[in-house]
Amino acid sequence: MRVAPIIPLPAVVEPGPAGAPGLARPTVVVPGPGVPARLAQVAAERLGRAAGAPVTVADPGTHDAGEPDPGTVTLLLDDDAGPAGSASLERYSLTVADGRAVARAADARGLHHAITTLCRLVELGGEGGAPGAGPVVVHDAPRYAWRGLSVDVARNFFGPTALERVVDLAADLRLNVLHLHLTDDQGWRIEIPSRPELTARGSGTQVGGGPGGFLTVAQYETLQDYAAARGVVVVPEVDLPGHTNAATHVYGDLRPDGVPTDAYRGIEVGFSGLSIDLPATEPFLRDVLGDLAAMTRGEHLHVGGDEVHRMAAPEYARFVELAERLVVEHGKTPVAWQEAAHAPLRPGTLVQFWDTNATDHAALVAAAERGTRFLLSPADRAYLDMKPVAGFPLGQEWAGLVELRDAYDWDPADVVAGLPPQSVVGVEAAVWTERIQTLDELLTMLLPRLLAVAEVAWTDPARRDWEGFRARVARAGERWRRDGVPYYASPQVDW
Ligand code: TNX
Repeated sequence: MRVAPIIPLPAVVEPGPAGAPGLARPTVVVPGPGVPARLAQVAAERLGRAAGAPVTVADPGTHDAGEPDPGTVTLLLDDDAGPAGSASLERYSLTVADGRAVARAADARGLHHAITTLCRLVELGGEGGAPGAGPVVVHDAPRYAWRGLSVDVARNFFGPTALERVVDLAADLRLNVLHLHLTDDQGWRIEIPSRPELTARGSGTQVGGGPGGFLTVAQYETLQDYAAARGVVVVPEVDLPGHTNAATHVYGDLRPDGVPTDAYRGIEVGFSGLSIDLPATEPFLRDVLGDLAAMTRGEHLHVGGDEVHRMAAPEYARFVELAERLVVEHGKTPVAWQEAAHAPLRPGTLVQFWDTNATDHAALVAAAERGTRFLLSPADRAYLDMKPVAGFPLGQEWAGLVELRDAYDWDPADVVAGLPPQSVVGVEAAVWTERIQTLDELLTMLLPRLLAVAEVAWTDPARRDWEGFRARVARAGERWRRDGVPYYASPQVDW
């Protein structure tokens, strides 16, 4: 049997009725009642790209005008969609039979996923290379509700065009969060309307020596729209109180001596910081977090909190409390890196685990007992800026080498011993860009390893298997070669 190159592997894939035809080449998307026009439009664009021929959108209402033509892709909102008993908000079903495809989902989220799955089937083609897709029935829902990719646009800047490519990639893997690390020592990458100096004077540097850059409010909004139309939410991160040299370079009053720090192009961490008792600090945080909350559509706002090496624990705890409070006052839910679990967090704050070199997990387990929920980004599995092999020209290796199989063969439930399974809300891959400068380099670090993390985040571990996965990765490689997409040709795959 041919391998359907679907990554992540869906929960239930059944062969279509024997002898029945599959989908002819998709020609028209028919949105059912309540399906947003933009969703249907983007579905048609994506299916058209997969089929190599244009797909149009039918007028609303066409769907009940008799038997649909072959090549029709119908999108329906239907609470009964998904695997039996699934309550996931992202559940969907997809039936390919009798010349057409029907996608059903509880809401828009599942429809995005159904379209993604159908794109893969259409790329594979029908029996004997015919255009279209073979007959099949899929019922699917994710294991974890938060499936993310974090991209560091601060060390080296990546602008709207690159980030749209990253969103496409995320959507193709049924990931639903793009986390942007927007500020760090090397640059401030997001316009803050009440503090225009931050980008005017804090964004012109980056590690690679290039010109830096930042997202304007308008670009950030456009990116969120683009992502939303593909089922992806943007989660912005302003890293506090460490990783703040770009801010202290702009504002000397954020430093005890009142002197602005020098711009920074190196790759050390842990040297910079704010001071909670300076009069300028709280107004700065209010302006930044308030503006960012106002321009962010999603529920979450990440306040960093990592690698604060020059601040005593009590001041750090007060900092975390203030950042959380400001985020909550602006109607958002805070997210913070794992170090914040050492502070007395609000129960609603999400904690993101990353540091696999820190082996004392008592604070994390204690926080979970108080109701804290976790996002898992174990660096030795999910940090895709780690080199896959020694001597690789890109990336770092402080957490070890992360080959494709390392990114695949792990269970989020085992990452932090003692964490109750229900406290884990999701999995996020991360790519830090100290040693990554171009979109091609970024893609080389993401592909194929992001496929592995995406499958870990989506698919039940009982259904995952390395041999099947690597065969599907090889199919994806055919597409990347055809489309000129750069990737790391891991020796673990028979390309
Ligand atoms: C650790 S992950 C960091 C980043 C670095 C990354 C490099 C985290 C919360 N902090 O500042 O860029 O390692 O891999």
